[in-house]
Amino acid sequence: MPRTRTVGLVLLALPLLGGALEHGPDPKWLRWNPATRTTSFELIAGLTGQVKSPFNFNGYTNGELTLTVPESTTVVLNFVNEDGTPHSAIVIDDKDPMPTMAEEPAIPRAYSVKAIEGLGYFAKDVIRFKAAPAGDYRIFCGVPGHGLSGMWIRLKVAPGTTEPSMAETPAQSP
Ligand SMILES: [Cu+2]
Repeated sequence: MPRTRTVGLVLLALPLLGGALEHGPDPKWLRWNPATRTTSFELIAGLTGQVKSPFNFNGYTNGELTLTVPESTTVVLNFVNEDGTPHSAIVIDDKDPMPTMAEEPAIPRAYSVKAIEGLGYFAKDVIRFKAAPAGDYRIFCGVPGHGLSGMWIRLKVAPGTTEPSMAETPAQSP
């Protein structure tokens, strides 16, 4: 059935063109503990596989993924670098122009160790901070040039929400 086979190939190619992971964000990345009001998120730098660039977080670049957490709760980012190039993570304000490299975090303690030089292959760090104040932020790789080349996703600290969520960021209208 050559016709069916052609359709299958086209469908496989679409996620790469559309800028999103084929199956969307993995639900296993996000956990919520209502007793301690703590969000745990597996923050994977340089996810390999069907991605556009190794300079990604969880396969996403340029703000394509949005992590939303309730205001004044605890956030734990379990950072791991799965890429051969050193990477890091730091929470910065959601505004342009972005810095070239890690500077002061927008939220106290919301950054990994080695924020500028980056953590090596399969190195891990646990980033723990309080989600405040409410607002729009970016989780940005602080290694010089990486953020500007697209290595950032969105973090929203939302008042009035009771649980965290993650979703692909809706496409901006042109
Ligand atoms: Cu990086």
